[in-house]
Amino acid sequence: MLAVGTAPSFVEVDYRPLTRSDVVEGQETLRARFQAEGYLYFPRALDASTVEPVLRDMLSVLGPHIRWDDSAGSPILAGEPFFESDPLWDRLYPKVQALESLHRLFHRCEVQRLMELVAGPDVFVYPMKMARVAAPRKLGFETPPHQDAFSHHAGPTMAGIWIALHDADEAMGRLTILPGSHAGGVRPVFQAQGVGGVQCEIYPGETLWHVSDVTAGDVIIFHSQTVHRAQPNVDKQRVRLSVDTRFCDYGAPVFSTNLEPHHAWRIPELDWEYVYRDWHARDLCYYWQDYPGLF
Ligand SMILES: O=C(O)CCC(=O)C(=O)O
Repeated sequence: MLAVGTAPSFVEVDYRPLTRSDVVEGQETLRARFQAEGYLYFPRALDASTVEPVLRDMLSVLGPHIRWDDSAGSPILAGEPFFESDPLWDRLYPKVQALESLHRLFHRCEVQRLMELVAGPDVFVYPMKMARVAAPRKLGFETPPHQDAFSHHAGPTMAGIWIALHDADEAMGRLTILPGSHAGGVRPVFQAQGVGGVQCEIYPGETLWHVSDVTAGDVIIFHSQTVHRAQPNVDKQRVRLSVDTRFCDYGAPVFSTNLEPHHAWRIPELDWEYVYRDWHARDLCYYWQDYPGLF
């Protein structure tokens, strides 16, 4: 049983922009920055045309509840707001999970090259891929501060990769990072409202967070122990859609629950058979089955 705690107040938080990285800086510099700050932010690492099919496919299954709005330049909410694990989300999410484009994005060469910068030349991409729907008018249900090392039972060589599918500004629930927080190990956690349902401790004085507006194709890679969270979506209508997964150096221990589709543990029809049933190419189906580092 997790202790139930109260969310820290972020009123006093001081925000600075994410430190920008570029692959041309070279692996040594980027690794040193990753070790110092616990994350790497690559603005426009991917072409907008690379992420656009994922956005389009997500919108095709999220409609009519969420649709693209040209004047807003972003997805907007058409009906009542919902968050991860609400009944409507549970009905829509299996269809999102079944999108071949969502899974395939993380196996593209240019994405793997970014992962290799921190994991080395032989990368294992976790089969569990996540899609985030940060809806407005759901204050308090945003992703609370957490470390993926806890939620994914992962060691220090696992990392997260988060990809923006469209431009998102301050009002839309941006991902924010507590720089350097990976250095102190895995923190105690308590039960919390919001995506994931678990929050880690934030220590006194940890008031400087990094955050930036993002553009379609921006990539953030973070250490498994880096504390991160989403800001509340305080817009009236606009929805932030993004995708993320985890990866590690091939052979590193991976906890068995990461081999399931995201939320398969609570949505009965959501399994790999369901996810793979309409895929055009089969090369990525069950690619993870013989992974040697399972526990
Ligand atoms: O995008 C979000 O709201 C949460 C992302 C996240 O927590 C993660 O990728 O670990």
